[in-house]
Amino acid sequence: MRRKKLLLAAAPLAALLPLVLTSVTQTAPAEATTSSCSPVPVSAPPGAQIESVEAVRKPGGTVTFPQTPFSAPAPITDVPAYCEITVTLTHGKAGDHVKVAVALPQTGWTGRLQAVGGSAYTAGDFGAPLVQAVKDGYSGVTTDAGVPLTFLDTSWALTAEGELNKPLVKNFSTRSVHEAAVVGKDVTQRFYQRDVTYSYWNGCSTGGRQGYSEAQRYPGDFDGVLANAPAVHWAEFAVATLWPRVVMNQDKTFPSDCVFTAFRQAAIKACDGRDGVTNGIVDRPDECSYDPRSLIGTKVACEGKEFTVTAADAEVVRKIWAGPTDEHGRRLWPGLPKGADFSQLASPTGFPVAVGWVQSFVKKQPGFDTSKLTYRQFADVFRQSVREFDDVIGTSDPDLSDFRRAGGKLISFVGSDDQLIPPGGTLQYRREVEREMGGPQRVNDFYRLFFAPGVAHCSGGAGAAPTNALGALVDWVEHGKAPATLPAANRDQTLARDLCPYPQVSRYRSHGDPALATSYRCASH
Ligand SMILES: [Ca+2]
Repeated sequence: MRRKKLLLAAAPLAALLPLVLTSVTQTAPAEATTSSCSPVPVSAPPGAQIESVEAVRKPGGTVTFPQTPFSAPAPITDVPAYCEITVTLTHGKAGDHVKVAVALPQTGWTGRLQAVGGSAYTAGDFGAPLVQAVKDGYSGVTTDAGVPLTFLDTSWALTAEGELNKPLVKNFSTRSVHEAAVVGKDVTQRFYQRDVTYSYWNGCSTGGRQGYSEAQRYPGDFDGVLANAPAVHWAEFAVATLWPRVVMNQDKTFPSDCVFTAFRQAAIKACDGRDGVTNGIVDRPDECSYDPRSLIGTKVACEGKEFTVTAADAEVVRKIWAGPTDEHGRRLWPGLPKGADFSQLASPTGFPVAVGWVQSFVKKQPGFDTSKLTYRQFADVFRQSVREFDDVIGTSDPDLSDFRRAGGKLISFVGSDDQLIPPGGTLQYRREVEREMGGPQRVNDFYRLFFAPGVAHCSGGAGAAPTNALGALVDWVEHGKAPATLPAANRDQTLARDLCPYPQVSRYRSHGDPALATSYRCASH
């Protein structure tokens, strides 16, 4: 075991700086400054042991990031110098090595902590989100859960003997984000010699699921949880998103990308005006009754070829939009929303998150050929996934009463055109919480869900996505100011909208520029 010599962070609070965090409307706690960057003593969370603690001084300034499969983070400028303390944990016989990184600004710490989540099969993000947290005056925290930072690799889920690697699965599912919260607070306190004033979770996709996991299982970890496009009901979602390929393979019909796009555009065109404004966005795809059979016989020009839409194409699209069903035709899970891009879930090899889930976790055969799954076998896999993994990674417990009692606040937004995680899963979870906890008004006292028309997975698309949801969460937690709406904009700032808390929707006022937020109001339905 390697363990570096530990040194106490000797520098006391050196200066109080004026508030620079412009995204929060009211005064934050006084800021802290320290010039030291050395390993600190760390208390191991229960059941874990500390393997090492390392400290690296980071110069800040303009920070750039390598390309990832999911995003190309823009450089972040004017980052203060910071100290990154990396704690490696293990869990007895598990023999795992879990890294927790804590990034501590050497000037301008506001007393807040922000833990950032991961994507797909990566548990955390040691890049842009951590640096952004530092720039915004937080101590930033993230963890790798002891699994590779490779997004789609699931080989870690199985041992050399081909059995489920339960400690790693537990790390990835629930344990590591909790331990990162505990270690992050401990390291921050020791570094600045001052307690964390407020702690926040910030994640999308897998990071969204992790935020809900914290609210469900460790309600005292965070004062505020921002958990967007969350992969809740993971055991269902991670099989359901294989459905488009199962349909194509079983029906032996493989519409080209252009044909899929033609269906998507036809649905948007048919249902666009239903929300009161023709703007290329369908506010409620679930209420869009566009029938894909109406495109049969249409010619679609594409990359120098011409396709004629067939009845079989329309049937594939109908099944993808309707969502997976069991062998008796009963609906298993929501489908791809009308208006969302098909190309990920209907890709030639299938959605990789779903393929990896079925191969490594459910079937426990890395070479399992998902392209051969019959409808009946698909339903069996779906049921097995729920049976075996709902308690492990389902993140589907609707009882948030401990989180509410602890004073926690939870904000989520989901895009109506989410092309990776059908938003119906989050809406179902929200309805389950409402049933469990006294209806939408009582739930809105601590948990607000915002539906973003025209927005794709986590960001992008034709619609307006929240511009400062974290700032809204901070205002709610620290000043009791519940967000009546979330201001949102598209990427090029040509479209603005104030998103409304579910079950309200933003509704066009019938007059005014549809690109302006003031042209909409929140309506009950
Ligand atoms: Ca519209």
